[in-house]
Amino acid sequence: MMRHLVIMLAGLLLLSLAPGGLCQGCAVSEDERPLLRDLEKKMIYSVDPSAPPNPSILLALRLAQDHNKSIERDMLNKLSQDAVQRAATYSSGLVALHILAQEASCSDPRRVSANGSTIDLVQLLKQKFEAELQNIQNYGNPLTNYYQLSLDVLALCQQNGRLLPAIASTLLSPDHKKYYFGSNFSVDTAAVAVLAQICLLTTRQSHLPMVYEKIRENVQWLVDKILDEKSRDGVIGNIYSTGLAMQALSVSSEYLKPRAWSCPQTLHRVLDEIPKGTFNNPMAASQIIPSLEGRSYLNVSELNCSMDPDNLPLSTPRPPPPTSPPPNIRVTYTAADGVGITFNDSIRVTVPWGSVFLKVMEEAQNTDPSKFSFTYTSSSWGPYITSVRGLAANSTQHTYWQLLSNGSPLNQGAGDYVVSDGERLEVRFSTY
Ligand code: B12
Repeated sequence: MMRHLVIMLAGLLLLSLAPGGLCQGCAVSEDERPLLRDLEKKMIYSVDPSAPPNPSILLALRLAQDHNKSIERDMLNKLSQDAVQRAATYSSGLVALHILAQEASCSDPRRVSANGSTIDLVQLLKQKFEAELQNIQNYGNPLTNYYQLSLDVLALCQQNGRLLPAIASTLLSPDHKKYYFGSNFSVDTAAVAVLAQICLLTTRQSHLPMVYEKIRENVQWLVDKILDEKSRDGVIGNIYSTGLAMQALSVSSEYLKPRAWSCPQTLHRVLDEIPKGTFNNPMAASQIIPSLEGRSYLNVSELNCSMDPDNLPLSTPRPPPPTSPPPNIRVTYTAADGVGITFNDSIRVTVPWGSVFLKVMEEAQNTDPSKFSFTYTSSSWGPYITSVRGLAANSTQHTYWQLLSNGSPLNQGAGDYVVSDGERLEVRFSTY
C-alpha cells in the first residue's frame, strides 16, 4: 500500500517536471496573483462585443488558474457559432487558434456545433495547411506567414493530426526568410516554432530518428536566436514578444546552457509593466497571461475542466470620474513612400493630450485629404493600416505601412500608441 503510494507520488512528480507538464518554468507568487487577476479581468472587460470572438483570449483564460465559468462558456459558444458560420474564410493560423481554444475548453475541435451545424476544425486546418504548403511550392512563400505555419503545426501536432514530422522539420528549419521581417528577427515566430517542434518531439509521430535529430537542431538554433534577443533587463525581443518567448524557453530547458536565462527576472520585468497599462490591449494580455501562470500552449490537452474553480467574479467596472478637457499637444506627422519614393509629406497636427496615433492620422486626413487619406482594417490587435494616399500594402509583394516615432519603428499599433507633445510621427511604406 505504502509502496504504491510512493510510486504514485514519484510518478506525479515526474509528470509535473516533464516538458509540457503543468508545473514548469516559473509563475507568479500568491502575493503577485492579484496583479494577474486584475489583468485577466481587464482583458475580459476590454473584449469588443461587436468584433469577431477571439480564440487567443479564451485560450489565455483557460490556461489561467482562476476562472469565471459563465464568461468562458459564453466565449466558447460565440467561438463555435463564428466557426460554423465563417471558418472557411479564416486564415490557417486562426483555425489553429480556434482548435487550441476548443481543446483548452475540453471541447472536441473535430466536432464543433452551433445553430444545428457541425464543423471539423482539424480537417479544415489540414486543408488550409496543405494550401499553405502548395503556395510555398509554387511561389516560395506561404499564404500567410511562418508565425501562422508554426501555429498550424502546433495545433495539428496536439490533435495527432497525422502531420508528417519530416515535413514540419523542413518547414520550420533555420532560414532568414522565415524568421525575419526585414532585418529584424521575429521572436514571436521563433517562439511558436519552438512550441510546435517540442510538441513533435514529445508526441513522436514518426519512426525516423533522423527527423528528430533535425527537429532538435532546429529547436537549438531557434532557442539560441531567441536568447540573442534578450536584453539585460529580461525583456526578450520586445515586451510584446516576451510572453511567447517565456513559453518557448520554459519548455526547452534541455536546450539552454546553465544560467543562460533567468525566468524569474523576466517574469518580474513583465509584472512591473502591468500597472503601467502595457498589456491593456486584450491581445497583448492574452499572449502574456499563460507565461505568468508558468504554463504554455503545450498544456492545453492536460487541462481538467471539471476541476476548475469558479473564483473570478466580475464587478461592473466603475466609470472613470469626469475630468476637465485635456490640454492640446502638437506633433509632426509624415506620410512617406519608402519603396517607390513617390511622396514624402509632413504636416503639423494638434490633438488632445492622451490621443493615440490613429487620432493624429485622422486629424491630418481631415486637414489635407489629398495627401493624408488612409484606410485600415480591424484585426485582433486593433486597427491595421492598409493604405495611405491610395497606396495599399500588399502581402504577396511583402509591403506594409510601418509606424515610426522619431525615426524608430513602434512596437504598438495606431489604435494603442499614445503620442506625446513635439513627437515626430511617421507612416512609411516599407518592405519586409
Ligand atoms: C506577421 C506579423 C506582421 C506582418 C503582417 C503581414 C503578414 N505578412 O502576415 C507585418 C510585418 C506586416 C507586421 C506589421 C506590423 N506589426 Co506585426 N506581427 C506579426 C506577427 C509576427 C504575427 C501576426 C499573425 O499572423 N497572427 C496570427 C493571426 C491568426 O492573427 P491575426 O490577428 O489575424 O493576424 C493579423 C493581424 O495581427 C495583422 N497584424 C500584424 N501585426 C500587427 C500589428 C498591429 C498593431 C495590428 C493592429 C495588426 C497587426 O496581420 C496579421 C496577418 O494578417 C505578430 C506576433 C504576435 N505575437 O502576434 C506581430 C505583432 C502583432 N506586430 C506588431 C507590431 C507592433 C506591428 C507594427 C505596428 C510594426 C510597425 N512599427 O509598423 C506593424 C503594423 C502597422 C500597421 N500597418 O498598422 C506587434 C504588436 C504589439 C502591440 N502591442 O500592438 C506584434 C505582437 C509583434 C511584437 N512582438 O512587437 N506584423
